[in-house]
Amino acid sequence: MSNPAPSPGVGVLDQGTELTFPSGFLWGAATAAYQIEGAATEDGRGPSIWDTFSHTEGTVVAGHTGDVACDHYHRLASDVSLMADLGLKSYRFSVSWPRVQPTGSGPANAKGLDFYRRLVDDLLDSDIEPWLTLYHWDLPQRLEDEGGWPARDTAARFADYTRLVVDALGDRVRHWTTLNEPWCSAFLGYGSGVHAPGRTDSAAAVRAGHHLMLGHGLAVQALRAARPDAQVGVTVNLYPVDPATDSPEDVDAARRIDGLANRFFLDPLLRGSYPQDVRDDLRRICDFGHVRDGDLAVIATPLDLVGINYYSRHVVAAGPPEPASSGFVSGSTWPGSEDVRFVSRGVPVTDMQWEIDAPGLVETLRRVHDEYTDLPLYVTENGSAFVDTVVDGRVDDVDRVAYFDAHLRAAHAAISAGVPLGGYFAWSLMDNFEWAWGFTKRFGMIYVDYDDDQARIPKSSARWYAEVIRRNGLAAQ
Ligand code: IFM
Repeated sequence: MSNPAPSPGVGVLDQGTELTFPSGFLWGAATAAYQIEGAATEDGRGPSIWDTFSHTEGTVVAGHTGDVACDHYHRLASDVSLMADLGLKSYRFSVSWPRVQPTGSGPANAKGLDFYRRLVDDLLDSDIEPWLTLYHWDLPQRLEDEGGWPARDTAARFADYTRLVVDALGDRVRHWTTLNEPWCSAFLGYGSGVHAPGRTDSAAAVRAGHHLMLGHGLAVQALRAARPDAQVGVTVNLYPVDPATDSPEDVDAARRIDGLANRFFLDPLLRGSYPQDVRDDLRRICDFGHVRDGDLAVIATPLDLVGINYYSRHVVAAGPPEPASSGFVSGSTWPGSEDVRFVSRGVPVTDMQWEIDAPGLVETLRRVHDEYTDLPLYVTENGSAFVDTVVDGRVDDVDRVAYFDAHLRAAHAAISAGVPLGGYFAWSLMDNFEWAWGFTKRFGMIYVDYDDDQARIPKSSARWYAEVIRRNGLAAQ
């Protein structure tokens, strides 16, 4: 299948006194299974690498785990009602692989699929388009025991799992993304070890990245075979990468980090090849012998859309890195490019200490459109953690509103510049388990009171976003 032209409406703006988005623009919010569902051992769910990892001492702040998380598994109906109150047009969620296939192979767990059937039905009943992500980091533990993503067979297992999900939900779910942020799965999971499964082996990280993309390609083919009408894509997390100065050393440091963060994934997925300079940078770590004939053609199986998660920009310089900001990092996040320093520019940051850089979203979207593809793009995540406080039953998260506002203006600017942007998903619908940071970082538009029966309190940002959706845009500044 060749890349289709952008859907009607995508990229066509109604210019007026308001910043109006194209008609049909998909306004959404996103979550992920392990971050919100809880019910970790219920109804036949098997353990994932995140269950094992979070139950290992010293991996997650304060020993938090996703055992209960936001208890979404038991609050599905009321959570969908909250989405309807917001006026969401779409909800991006992920399916927990070990809930559907407890050991990562074999038949489906019917009760696990039933949960997602109920979710999808409730969404459709509320006129909310389900947007399904197949893999948001919760690999069944058994597959990790058998080698995990560095092992080639995991890609084939992922395609089998995809078949189970599409057979159950393909009649009702139109939009599918295969992987969420394969960079994190590969380089945080197997390189730095800050994410599950916590391995610190640079060569394994490179192999994991390849097999994740191979699994993606096989999953796209499985989806196409089952549902030729499905809209299929992948979600990558991208960053503009700037050199701190124009010295040749800093410029080269930026090239290398851009290579690992962005081009290691974009080039195989959208061009069917690895960038030669990235292969050269990685040569002393890995000879790419794991890449077999035909793999890259599978990886580059044509898509219908590309999902982009955007949070911040990297500014880098040559030289020894600062000590890691998280005490948990022991391996390398940037295999072969460890001699790079991440420079802070002194601009405002979120509670993750990520610099706030809305123009970077325009740059990122334009780059993907200009250099890689005419496909419709979707911002599948964008958002910010801030310290939220409940005062008189309300959470007035003005910083988060400002963050969303600036990034939506950037999204609008990208559309004006010709980017076929089809939608925007705020991260996140609700506060949740922020991986190695546990519940200490809050990204939600809905506050979750973990200590008071999981009470949900829509923050000011939720009301603000509902108004953006209602008017399909923002007031001009
Ligand atoms: O919470 C994560 C999400 O799971 C993946 N993208 C980034 C978010 C914020 O760190």
